[in-house]
Amino acid sequence: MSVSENYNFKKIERKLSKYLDEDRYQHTLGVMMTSACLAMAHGFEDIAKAQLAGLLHDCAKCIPNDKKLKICKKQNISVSAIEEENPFLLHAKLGVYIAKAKYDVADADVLEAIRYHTTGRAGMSDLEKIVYIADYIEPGRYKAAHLPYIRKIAFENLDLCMYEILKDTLEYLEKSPNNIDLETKEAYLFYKSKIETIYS
Ligand code: DGI
Ligand code: FE
Ligand code: FE
Repeated sequence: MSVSENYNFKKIERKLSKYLDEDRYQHTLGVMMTSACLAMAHGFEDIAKAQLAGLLHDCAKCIPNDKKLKICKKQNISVSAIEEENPFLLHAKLGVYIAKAKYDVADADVLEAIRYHTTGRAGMSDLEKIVYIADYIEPGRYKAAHLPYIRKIAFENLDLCMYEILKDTLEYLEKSPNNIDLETKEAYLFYKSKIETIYS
């Protein structure tokens, strides 16, 4: 059975709109739509999984930082030193918990896409890549460098697109190198080597 038969998108949207501020909710709708478009472009059979992961990827974003840390402690969710310093990073791990507990999501692929949408990781699934990329390129985004180029390649080559986004993200984060998560670094090195192997 496909995800679309199991989930009531309108009901999830209504609930999410109560837990997210207006800008975050509009961003979330942009990520849902962009994830669906990317899933179509890359030949997915089940685009509903991409829609659902896009819709819920930031479901924990608007929890205040002190509460984020409290919930992690209570739910035995591990918090690294970097996450302790930058609690906003926890909205990805917490998003998994909230998606399961509050939105009844059980699909492991969807939960994994939520989990890795901020840092990425080495060896991501195509669904994980799609949500990570959609988060960066949805129509409401305008601040990142090279957006027209990155938006174009998103529909052509997911690995190249991951490499370009991670490269720009690390460049942006370089001002505070102690705050860079190991997962982000590993993701960058993984997609860099993948792209170099293909194009060498
Ligand atoms: O939640 P959103 O704002 O929609 O997007 P997101 O969850 O992808 O978070 C984006 C921010 O996360 C962006 O400013 C770059 C930052 N980021 C990504 N990897 C790392 C990171 N920040 C730190 N401190 N460390 C990382 O490894
Ligand atoms: Fe996020
Ligand atoms: Fe987001």
